[in-house]
Amino acid sequence: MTKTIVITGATSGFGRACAGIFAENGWQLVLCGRRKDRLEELRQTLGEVGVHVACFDVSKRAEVEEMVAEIPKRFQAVDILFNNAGLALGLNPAQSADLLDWETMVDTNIKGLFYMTRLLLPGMVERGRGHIINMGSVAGSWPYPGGNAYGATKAFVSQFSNNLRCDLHGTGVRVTNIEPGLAETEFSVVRFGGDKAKADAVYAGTDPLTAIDIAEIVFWTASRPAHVNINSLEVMPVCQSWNPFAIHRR
Ligand code: NDP
Ligand code: 8X3
Repeated sequence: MTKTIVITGATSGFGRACAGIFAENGWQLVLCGRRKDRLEELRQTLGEVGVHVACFDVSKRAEVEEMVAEIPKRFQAVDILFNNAGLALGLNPAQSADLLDWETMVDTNIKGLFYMTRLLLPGMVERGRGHIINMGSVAGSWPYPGGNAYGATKAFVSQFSNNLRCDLHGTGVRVTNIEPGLAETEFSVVRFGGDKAKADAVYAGTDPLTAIDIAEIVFWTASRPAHVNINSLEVMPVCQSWNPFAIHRR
């Protein structure tokens, strides 16, 4: 039977790369994002038959409800929900960060993930199978200057994933939190408000993770036998590790 994956944030980066890998492996796709032109292009590239595109904002509960209600019948038995849509905005210290940016990150990375999960989970439980794959981040475990609200939203994703596993005990539904480090996508362009030069500087002289690296990990996670649950998977490029504690001296 053809399997179905719902991918939020399919218009770019990890989500887009995942769409490609799952399509190559014969999956049906429900591809979500706000940029309609990119969704249409994906539909054409990946094949009209096995692709349903849904243009909406995950942070708007009514839009998510409408999208779920309108999934065509043949795509309704969702096997995987890949909660990938998300963003970081700004890198200012907390004392000068933009509150609107914080609100947008909470609305997208936390509330968007809530809505998608709560609406698609009952069907998975009913069918006795399914997989919620959440997109966390190393920023959810490891603090860094300017990571403030973004890292906190990803810490939420980590603990929500663990708690989901508890609630889903005995249902056959799997939950995984993928936690990447430095990866070159549109992430930094978005974080720096479209400043491409500033975004490029983040990756200059490094060998960052690529969207394909992450998509392969997501596909591998999803392809484990049904009795295997990858709880969390943290991955960094070799060029990234940790700093010592910062000590302020008088
Ligand atoms: P991109 O900016 O390339 O992709 C982000 C995707 O999220 C886009 O498809 C965008 O689609 C979608 N999105 C953002 N806001 C909304 C919204 N309100 N409603 C619907 N879709 C939305 O970044 P990445 O691929 O890197 O990011 C994907 C996920 O991975 C994010 O959750 C990010 O936090 C996480 N991550 C990224 C890392 C990195 O270094 N790149 C490392 C660790 C985690 P559209 O604009 O069309 O709506
Ligand atoms: C993205 C990775 O280190 O820029 O989640 O926060 S990082």
